[in-house]
Amino acid sequence: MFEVDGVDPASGPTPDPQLRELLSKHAVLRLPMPRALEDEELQTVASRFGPIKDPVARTKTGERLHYDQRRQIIDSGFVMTDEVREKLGDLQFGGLDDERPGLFETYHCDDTYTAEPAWATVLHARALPPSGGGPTCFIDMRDAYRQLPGDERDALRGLQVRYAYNNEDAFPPRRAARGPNDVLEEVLHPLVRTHPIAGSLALFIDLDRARYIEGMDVAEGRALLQRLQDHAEQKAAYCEHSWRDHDVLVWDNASVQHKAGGNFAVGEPRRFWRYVIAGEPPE
Ligand SMILES: O=C(O)CCC(=O)C(=O)O
Ligand SMILES: [Fe+2]
Repeated sequence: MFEVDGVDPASGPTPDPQLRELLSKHAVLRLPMPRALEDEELQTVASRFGPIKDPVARTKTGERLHYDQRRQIIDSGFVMTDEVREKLGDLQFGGLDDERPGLFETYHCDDTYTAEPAWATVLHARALPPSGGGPTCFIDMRDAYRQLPGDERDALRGLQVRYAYNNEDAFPPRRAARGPNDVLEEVLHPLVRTHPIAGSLALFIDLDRARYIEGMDVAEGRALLQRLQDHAEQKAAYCEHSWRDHDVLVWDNASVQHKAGGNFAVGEPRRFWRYVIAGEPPE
C-alpha cells in the first residue's frame, strides 16, 4: 500500500503514466481527498489510471449486454429486509452475509467473468461505519506465485481457468450469484498472469467466479485452485486499508486479491462510489 498525496481531482493528465507505474509497483494506492468528490471529479481521478471501463460484455448468444452501471454504488452496509428480498426474487449477489448482500467478504478480483476484466478498481468513500471497522483487505498474488516451488511455478504456466458469472458450482463457503447476468458467456483466463505494465508474474484466481481448469479433470482442477487459494491466503503478503472519510483507494486486479472486512455493526452505513479501469485480456 502506498499513499499518493496531492492528486488534483480537477485536472491532470489522463492517463497519467506515473500513476499507472506507481499502481503497477505497489498494487494498492491511497489517494487522500480533502472532501467528498463530485462525480465528474472522481471520473477525472479514475481516468488518470486509464480509460473508465464501460461495463459491457458478450452474452452466450453473441449480444452485447450492459452488465452493470458505469458508476457503481457499493453499499456494503445495506441491510436486507423481507420486503426487499421479495422484490429481488431470484436475484443473488453471492456474498456470505444474508443480512448484508453488498458485503463481499471472500477474496476475489473484480470482473473476471468478462473477457477483458478491469485492470484496476477505484473506490471513493461516501459513508463509513461511525464506530470503525470494515477495512478492505488485500493479498499479494505476485508474492503468492513467487513463494511456490520452482517446478510448480513452471507447471502452472499455460493453464487456463474457466469463469462464469453464474457459477452454480461456487467454491464453498461462497454461494452462487444469480441474476440477469447469467446470460453472459463463459470466459477463460490464464492461471498465471503477466502484469500488463510491470511484466511480473502473478497467480490469477477468483474463486467467486472460477469453475474449473480447462482440459483437466474437473475435481482435480478445482482441488488445485482451492489449494493455490489457500496457499495465497496463508502465505502471501497482506495489507489492509482502514478507511478515512473521502479516501480514494485504487487497486490492481492483475496483482492483488481483495475482500471487505465485515467487522462493523449491522445497520451502520458503509458506502462507496466505484469506477473500474479498462484492461486488456489477461495474458
Ligand atoms: O467493500 C469492500 O471493501 C470491497 C468491495 C469490493 O469488493 C469491490 O468494490 O470490488
Ligand atoms: Fe471486489
